[in-house]
Amino acid sequence: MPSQLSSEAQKDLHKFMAGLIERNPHEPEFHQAVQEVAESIIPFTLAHPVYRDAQILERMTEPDRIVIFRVTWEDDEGNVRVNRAWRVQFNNSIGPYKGGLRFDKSLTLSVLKFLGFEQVFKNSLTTLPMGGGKGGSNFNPKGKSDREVMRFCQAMMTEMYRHIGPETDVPAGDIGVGSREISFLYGQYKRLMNRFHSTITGKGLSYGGSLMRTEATGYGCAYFLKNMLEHRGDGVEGKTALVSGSGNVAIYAIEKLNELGARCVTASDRNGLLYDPNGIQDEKLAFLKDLKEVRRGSLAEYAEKFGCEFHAGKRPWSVPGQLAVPCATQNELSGDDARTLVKNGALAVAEGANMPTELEGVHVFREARTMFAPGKAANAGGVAVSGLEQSQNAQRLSWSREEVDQRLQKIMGDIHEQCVTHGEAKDGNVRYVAGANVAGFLKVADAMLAFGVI
Ligand code: NDP
Ligand code: 2IT
Repeated sequence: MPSQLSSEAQKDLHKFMAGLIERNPHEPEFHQAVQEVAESIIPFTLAHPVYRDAQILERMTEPDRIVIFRVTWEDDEGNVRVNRAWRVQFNNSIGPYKGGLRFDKSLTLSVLKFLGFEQVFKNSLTTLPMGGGKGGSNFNPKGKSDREVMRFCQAMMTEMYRHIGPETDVPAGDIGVGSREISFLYGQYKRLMNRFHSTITGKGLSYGGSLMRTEATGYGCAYFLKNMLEHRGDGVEGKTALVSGSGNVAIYAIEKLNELGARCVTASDRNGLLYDPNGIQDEKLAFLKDLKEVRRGSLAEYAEKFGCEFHAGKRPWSVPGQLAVPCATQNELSGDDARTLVKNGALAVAEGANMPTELEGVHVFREARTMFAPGKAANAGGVAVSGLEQSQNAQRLSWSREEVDQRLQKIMGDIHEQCVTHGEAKDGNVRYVAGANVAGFLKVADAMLAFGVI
């Protein structure tokens, strides 16, 4: 329990969380995401009772609806395979549901509810008209052939198409769902609907995708980190950065951080940690992209080729560095990892992934006054450019790379500004978690208030 809360806020928080846990048993990730938000929002609603009286937080923690369905498909040997899929339509108060699809063998409803809940706040912060949702399947794309992935995506869309649409719900990618999967999903949607709708984002450039959507989450995270440091009169240049993950978000975070003058010395995958003290850059970054985006291989291959260290089962957080950028998955940075980072002099943490830091770690960074940007602020660049993809589709035109980049930088700057407005303490310390939560909450809450009791 955070110690800086008043006793009234502590009591309310405890009661609220006890009710939420009782209503949503066995969903630890969802409890964690809600607790992190409630720690900021309950004190805020105590000071602004209009939101409390209208039970806005209670309503916002109950998804509008969840669709659960079976996906049956055939593998290359002709075996019948059965998976489960979900679409969590969390809140559409400020725009159609919007959020990614995740394919991961360990995916659960708890994970999707945490992701959908976070997405509501994140999408609100982007300043674009997007509600929040998330979906996916326990399908494991690892080791599957392209044709198996195609058959799975077609079977999944054959059910999902009736629940989505440009004015209803607009999915995109996430872990395990990249350009290959989006193309198969969109192809089947188009076939079933006989419509060329902007119902999925992250599309290929030849059929309605936006320039820079691929890079947007990682680039946006680097821009946010730059804003954080500049707000303190510092900069990214010359700093050592620890990045985790080696997928879409991590690769483009590394690329932009390199451009801004940082040295990224780590990456990770499910097998372990890559440590390259000279920095992952130039032909080494090109190799990493090919290894992970095209060949879907292991980082151990990079270590072997370039003669650096690979530590099986390890994460980057004990390597000394000033910037930490977790870009793999939830709960990959523990309380102890946070203490190690603080001890080693970390200045700033920007979450490229969704909820990579355990709640204890969030509290450690707050106590140590380490700048800490939660994913809903720092990784919003991806969904923001998804929103820009929808705008381009609606106008039937494509903006240049420079135009999208300018807009992305502006949006990340605006999100930073909102965090400062709602999170800056009297001593100038910016509490990004509280700032992002309150700013994200307000826009959605005001819309819900205006709609009356629904
Ligand atoms: P990818 O599938 O492209 O990459 C995921 C990376 O994380 C891979 O390197 C993968 O390892 C690693 N990883 C996944 N699960 C685990 C695990 N359980 N333990 C250790 N490593 C793991 O996904 P993205 O890069 O798209 O997503 C990464 C994070 O960013 C997620 O939290 C996602 O929700 C978030 N995010 C993504 C956005 C997007 O636009 N794609 C937007 C905003 C947030 P391996 O290579 O071995 O599979
Ligand atoms: O977590 C996220 O913001 C995403 N996976 C991107 C969602 C989107 O709709 O682009």
